Amino acid sequence: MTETTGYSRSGLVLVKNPHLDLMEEDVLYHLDLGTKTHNLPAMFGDIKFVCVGGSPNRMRAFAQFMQRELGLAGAGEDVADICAGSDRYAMYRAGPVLSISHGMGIPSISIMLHELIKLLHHAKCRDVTIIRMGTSGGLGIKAGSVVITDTAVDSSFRPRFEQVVLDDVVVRSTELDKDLAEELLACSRDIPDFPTLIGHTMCTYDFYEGQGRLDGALCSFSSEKKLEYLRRAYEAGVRNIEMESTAFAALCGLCGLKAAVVCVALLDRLEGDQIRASHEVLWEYQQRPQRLIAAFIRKRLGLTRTD
Ligand code: R2B
Ligand code: URA
Repeated sequence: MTETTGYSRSGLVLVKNPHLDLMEEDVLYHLDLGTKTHNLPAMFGDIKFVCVGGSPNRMRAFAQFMQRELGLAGAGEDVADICAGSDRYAMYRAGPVLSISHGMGIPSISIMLHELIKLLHHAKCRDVTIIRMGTSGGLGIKAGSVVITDTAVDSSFRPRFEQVVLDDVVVRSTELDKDLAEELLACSRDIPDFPTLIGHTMCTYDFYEGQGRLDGALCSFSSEKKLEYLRRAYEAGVRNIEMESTAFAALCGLCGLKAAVVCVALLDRLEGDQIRASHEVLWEYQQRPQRLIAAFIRKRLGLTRTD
């Protein structure tokens, strides 16, 4: 089976599942939303930006930050969790921006994305840009640097995502939107407080052995072997390591969504494995992708600093 990526001329999300049209109702179980129980076009039809990230608290803080950045009524007040009936994911909105948590790892983000993409389809959203914001381990870059992903790669540095479908392995492309990455990089030039760069992001199935760490409960390789692997990753163009980007790029690409990944590096993995920065420092690092994405959304909406 060949699977094609590409954007639809109408700007609508492309779900590629003939069974969906035959269903009387679509229950988005993990989001606690559904086509019969909710008026999805009324609730979400005007969404233009979807921002996803691992932690529910971070995504609530991002929605509150966007309320202030967009000068929306109610800024400074609490925001309601649209998925409050499910404790799997949290979802908030700030004007045309939807902010959703995806948990850690490929299985968790995949489930959320299937339901989110169907939600955007049922709601008839048009011209949606989706951005994953997150944390990562840097490779040969200073802690606190922000990496905008050009291509997500697997543990062998290949731009591909393998999805098991029945008893087959389907290989999917992990290219991201190059123009969107450049647009985000251009926005970073107005935020001189931290370095931002474009590079490959390696996506793994595990934080410890899968990312070549020596400090897990299990480790069967030497420090030399670890460094040799991480240096090869650097030579292949990898600048950071995280746990969702290949699945995110593959699913969004196939469904016609313009997608980007923006992650801050919490440490340089060539220098160590443990994350030792203080809570204050880590909190400030996590603001960095948010600040960049807020600047991008403001620019897209034609807002200037005095708005
Ligand atoms: C980055 O941070 C998490 C692991 O600590 C994981 O979700 C990721 O991609
Ligand atoms: N997230 C990861 O997946 N790896 C790191 O090293 C840091 C954050």
